[in-house]
Amino acid sequence: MTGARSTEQPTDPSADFAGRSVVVAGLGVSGISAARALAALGAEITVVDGGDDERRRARAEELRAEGISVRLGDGDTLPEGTGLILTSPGWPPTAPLFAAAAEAGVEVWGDVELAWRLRALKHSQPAGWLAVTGTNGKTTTVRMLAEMLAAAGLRTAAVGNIGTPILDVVLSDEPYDVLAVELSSYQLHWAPSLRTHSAAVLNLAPDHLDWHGSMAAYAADKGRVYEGNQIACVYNSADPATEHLVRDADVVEGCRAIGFTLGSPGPSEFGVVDGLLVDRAFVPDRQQQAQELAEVADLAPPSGHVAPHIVANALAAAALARAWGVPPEAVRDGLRAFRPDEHRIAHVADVNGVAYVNDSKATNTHAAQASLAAYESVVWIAGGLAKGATFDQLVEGALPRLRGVVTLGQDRELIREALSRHAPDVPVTDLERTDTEAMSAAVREATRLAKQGDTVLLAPACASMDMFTNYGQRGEAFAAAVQELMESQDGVEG
Ligand code: UMA
Repeated sequence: MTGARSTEQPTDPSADFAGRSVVVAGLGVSGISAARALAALGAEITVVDGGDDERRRARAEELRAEGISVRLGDGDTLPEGTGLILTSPGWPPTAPLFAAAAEAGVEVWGDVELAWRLRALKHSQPAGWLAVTGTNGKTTTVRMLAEMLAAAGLRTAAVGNIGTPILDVVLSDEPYDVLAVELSSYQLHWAPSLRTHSAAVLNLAPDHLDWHGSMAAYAADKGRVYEGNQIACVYNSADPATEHLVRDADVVEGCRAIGFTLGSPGPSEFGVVDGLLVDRAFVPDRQQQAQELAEVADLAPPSGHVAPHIVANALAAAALARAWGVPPEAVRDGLRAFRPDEHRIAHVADVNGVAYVNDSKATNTHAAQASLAAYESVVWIAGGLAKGATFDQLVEGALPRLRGVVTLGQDRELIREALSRHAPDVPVTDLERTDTEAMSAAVREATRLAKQGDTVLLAPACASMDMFTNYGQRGEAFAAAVQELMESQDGVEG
């Protein structure tokens, strides 16, 4: 961790867009937001997207009505005269459009890069950015952080990868004091000049390797979140890879490395002592003092059990909130106000002595491993887009708990192969169908494999976009299928 001199940067002079020809890559959530923002600044926009279906055509019509050109079905060719590409996060660096851009000397920015450069455009006092990245737990942590900031009376919003494009908030008329920003490795890759107030990397495990090309490249993009940090680089004391990223970062002089641990904290750490979350970093004497923030029980969901990763997320959020100067009572009130995501290890119902749990948010093997470990006997519903992952370690670890498996989605074959190598005696039902009824069929098949006392667990270990719009829609399909099952049976227990 080396101290650099630069602090706040003014709005970039290159952010003068009047008359500039900008290609927006991707007609998704962030592309639409970027196209509208840039058009409002006077740029000549062409949105390009490799897809061409009814949904995209409807979106294209809307933008065309606003004077924005859209080209569907060709995301590879660089339009003549392009001065800048503004890419959506999902576009990999290997996309042919970027090769053409490099040849023509055209720069590529992501929507986060643009938002960072434009942050002072509407408001002379731009909002501070507290950033969260990591393989798992980002959304939970960002939502907890936003609750803490709001409990302190600050004007705030949870933005970024969580689903609200950051440009929409940065360019809105409403002034914000501070933003809780969820950043994916994709967004960080495309945001080279980002320099936040403080940032956290929660953990690091293989994910999105097809996009990044290697674990080292994935980690390097995650590590960008610490570059130029001003006040705190928050890392996970139990995950040395996160601390290494802090060490490698070039930060502002005086910026501190703050660890979080589920154990008793050392100086400059956040941790847990006798059921209390404590701060031993932002106190007058960190050698001698610790500040009580909240009780672990303040995090209790209705079911009463607080999973360790939730405590870790709360500590990381607390570290960022305290770095901003949030008082201890607001950390506690924020945690009390926080409600867990309905697609993250959510108990849907018990039907005939079998529990049905929705962990659609488990979009990679690291997250699925944590949820499989939480149940003794599981019928596991898995599959979707593997994103370059391998499943041997996951299947091997889960073997003692597996009653059966239902595989679905595009890359299910990879999971089936790992099962045949490491769990040849576990019954597996393979679902080929990908229609809207597929999740109902998966739940029916899982029910057939389950015995009383088992848990049917949707923890796909894969992304959802092969069959669903996002993991939320996949989780809703699961909950609806369980509801159908309840309606078709007697013996509902709750
Ligand atoms: N497309 C192409 N060519 C490509 C890649 C994509 O034409 O090579 C087109 C697709 O046809 C599609 C559009 O680009 O129409 C989609 O762009 P996108 O995948 O970047 O998605 P957006 O709708 O803009 O949503 C993005 C994030 N998606 C991804 O990073 C994949 C959303 O995160 C984020 O909420 C949103 O911006 C707002 O910031 C989702 C996600 O899955 C939740 N994130 C990954 C994760 O959490 O693991 C990183």
